[in-house]
Amino acid sequence: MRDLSTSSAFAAGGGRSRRYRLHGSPDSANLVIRMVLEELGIPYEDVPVDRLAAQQKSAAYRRLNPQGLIPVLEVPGQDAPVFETGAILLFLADRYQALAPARKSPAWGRFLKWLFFISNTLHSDLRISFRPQRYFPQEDGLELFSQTLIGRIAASFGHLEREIAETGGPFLLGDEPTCADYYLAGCARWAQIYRNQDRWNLADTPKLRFLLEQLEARPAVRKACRMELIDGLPFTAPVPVRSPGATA
Ligand SMILES: N[C@@H](CCC(=O)N[C@@H](CS)C(=O)NCC(=O)O)C(=O)O
Repeated sequence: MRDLSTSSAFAAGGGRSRRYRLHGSPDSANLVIRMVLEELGIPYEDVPVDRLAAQQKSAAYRRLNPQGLIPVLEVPGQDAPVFETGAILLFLADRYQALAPARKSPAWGRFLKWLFFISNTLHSDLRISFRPQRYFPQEDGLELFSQTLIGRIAASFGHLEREIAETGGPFLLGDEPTCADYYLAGCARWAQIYRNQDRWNLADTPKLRFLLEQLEARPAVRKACRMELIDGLPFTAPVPVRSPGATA
């Protein structure tokens, strides 16, 4: 296989790193991965990506993720970097047998479906809603497109609220948090900060609010948020990070 090593800082691990290397920018989707790495106590190196300089679109970064998107996790023992937040979470949960139900447990399917839902519906809709003009490049109809997405996002939080009611909470699958909860928390944070336009209010989803309160009290989450330059309560009273270039 081709050697991915180059002189770039991004590729210092060469795509075949001996250490975990997390590529990210404050309060971007790397927040979710960082919370899980901290929760699992996995040592890793930070590789800052300067979004103001659009470093994620550089040729060196695109060798790690051809989409030019954050995050990427370089993983010891793998022959390629891992991208896609949901894939990284599933990879870590599987490798460490943590933050997920056991594969043979009756909750495995429930876990998978919500992890995929958060990844391919909630996070995806959020991402489009932050910059709708990238996906709908004309003025006429853009506002309707944007409002439709925001309505879909509100509906997604409603589905998740009903699931927490069904499992009994406090987490999505019940008593114990899974990596899907951390992903959900990141999405809930961004949805409140960016272009939500009051279509979804945390007060409308009290079980989800309780879930977020549990997570933001965890030492690993607090540490991860500090590292992401996030002040205050990250999920129940979120404020944008002061560092420019964050998110979407
Ligand atoms: N589907 C991707 C989405 C990642 C994503 O949207 N990353 C944003 C930051 S939160 C990004 O890289 N934005 C910069 C850009 O679009 O150029 C994933 O789950 O990892």
